[in-house]
Amino acid sequence: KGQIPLTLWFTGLSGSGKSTLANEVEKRLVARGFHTMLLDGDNLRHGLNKDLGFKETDRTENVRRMAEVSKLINEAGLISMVSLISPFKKDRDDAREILGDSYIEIYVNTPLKECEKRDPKGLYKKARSGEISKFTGISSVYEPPEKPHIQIDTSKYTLEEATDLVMKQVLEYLS
Ligand code: GGZ
Repeated sequence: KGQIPLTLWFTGLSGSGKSTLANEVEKRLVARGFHTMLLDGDNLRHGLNKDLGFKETDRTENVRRMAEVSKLINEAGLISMVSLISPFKKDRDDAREILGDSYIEIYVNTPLKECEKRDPKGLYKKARSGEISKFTGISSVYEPPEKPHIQIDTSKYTLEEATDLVMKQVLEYLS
């Protein structure tokens, strides 16, 4: 891969640890002198993507836009880090199509049970009671990646261990 700036695409359930992990990996990359930019689904939904909700076509558009923005970031020479549930295989395949060899899929495969136990924003509780509809893992599907470049179950490791494991593999793609 050598010089191609990568897109590190973190996919997984709400509460799986995507954003936390992406943030830690970013800190490590910056410490090594890499230039990075992080796109967080939840944050971007307040601005660029504020017209989008959670129905299927909106999620598809969300993923498409993030892939296109990520391409621009890569073209500017930066490593792009994307943290997005991106639940549909077809949409991730389209992102891979847009980004080509830069696309590195990192599946944060923390089990639903653990994500629901964490429930940092109380969204699973609301999804169970029906207060939130079409919630990923509860009332909307998550299609697991079949051949991710990297995968990590954050329930099995401390944050530091998980970051070490992901970094080790990311550095191989960067070398
Ligand atoms: C999934 C939802 C939903 C529904 C609100 N389904 O863990 P969070 O809270 O902070 O991040 C989740 C975020 C999901 O946005 P994405 O842009 O990553 O999703 S997708 O890739 O599917 O387009 C979650 C919150 O928004 N959230 N309602 N119904 N997550």
